[in-house]
Amino acid sequence: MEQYKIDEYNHQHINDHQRKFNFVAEDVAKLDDVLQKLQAFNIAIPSWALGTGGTRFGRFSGGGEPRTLEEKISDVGTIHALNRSSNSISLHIPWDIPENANAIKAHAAQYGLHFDAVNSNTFQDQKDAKLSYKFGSLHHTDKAVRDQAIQHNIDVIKYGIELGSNALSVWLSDGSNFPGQLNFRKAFQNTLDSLQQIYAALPDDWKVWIEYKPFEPNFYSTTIGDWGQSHLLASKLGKKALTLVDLGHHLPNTNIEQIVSLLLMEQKLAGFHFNDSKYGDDDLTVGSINPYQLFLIFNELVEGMDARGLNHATGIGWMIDASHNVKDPIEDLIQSVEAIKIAYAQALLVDTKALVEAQQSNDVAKAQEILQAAYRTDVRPLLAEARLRQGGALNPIALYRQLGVRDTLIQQRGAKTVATGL
Ligand code: RM4
Ligand code: MN
Ligand code: MN
Repeated sequence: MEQYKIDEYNHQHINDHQRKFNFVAEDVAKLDDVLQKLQAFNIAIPSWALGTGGTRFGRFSGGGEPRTLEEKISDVGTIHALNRSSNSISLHIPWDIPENANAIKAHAAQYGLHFDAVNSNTFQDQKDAKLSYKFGSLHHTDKAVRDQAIQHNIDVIKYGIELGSNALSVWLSDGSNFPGQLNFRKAFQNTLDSLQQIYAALPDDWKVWIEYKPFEPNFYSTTIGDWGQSHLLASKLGKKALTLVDLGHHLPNTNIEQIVSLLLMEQKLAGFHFNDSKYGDDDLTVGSINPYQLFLIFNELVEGMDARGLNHATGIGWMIDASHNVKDPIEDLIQSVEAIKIAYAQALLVDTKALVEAQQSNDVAKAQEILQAAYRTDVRPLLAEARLRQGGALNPIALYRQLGVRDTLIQQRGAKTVATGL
């Protein structure tokens, strides 16, 4: 993605942008502060989201999918060049094993990218593995299976160290499908014991992020099923263990913003896997179903991070975890990043002083007015301005289409390539 193409595009659309920007900017208090925060805010792209996702009913491969880790990195490079908001990549191992870490790091650095959290995978059997995870991994009844899964996590930490990452993200599918199958207490204790051994292998400046999920692939119980169970493990493990919130991992109508607020208060919020959903772990584009919920979450995040004096961009982990069944993954990821930053920008616009006063005096209607005034502001020109100042495109998807990037990828990689992932 040559810079001059982006500049040329921006030049053609600058007047239109300026008009829209001036209109909204006029009413934004602390405009420079908001723009600076937007410029600093990046969201990591998962290496497993650059191919077409499938469901258990099938997978309809899109054209030009990345065949190698290098090609995945170059796709993230394209996204970052266009939006200047996706400067890191999160690897899932063994879907993406960095055979030569130095070369991979150098390749990523060419695009201005670094490596975010590394993700272990003990929810699938790996080829050449001696033992099966059919009945779980870190919680397994058989110590030999647990040991194999522990070793895998330690190996993932080693890959992460080579890449300059500093967090291990653990999601377990461990659970049970039928009542009576499992002793809950023993399963929890085995998980804790296994995590303690992984924790012991963490470098001093590393963190382990413990993700929870209520169901799927197990449909009766999941051993780390909700934030309480994750938090219990994280607090028993110690300071380096935190709870990761994946937006799709809650039962319908859960008040996620309240969970986030309390985890942040307790210094136990690791960060996010962003996606959106209507029913379960749908992994849809962020902001496509319930953008108001996303705004309410960001409102708690901004308030809670400010209360603790945390840097918004680096205080916790920001990552997308979505799957694209029918859209071009690159376009979908650009949409997700945009939706996240829109919610963040809206949260930055909340009149916090007035909100505190309304809360203090129990002025419920006023409190709602304040939140919704921020939510109903069209902040897209602010995002575009932040991108422009960093050399990104005023409209990333429009330029991506205009340049025919996907067609070029199909020509280079073929129409029938299949990326590793789910
Ligand atoms: C899980 C969970 C994990 C992700 C896998 C692919 O549902 O969200 O974070 O690594 O899917
Ligand atoms: Mn996730
Ligand atoms: Mn998920």
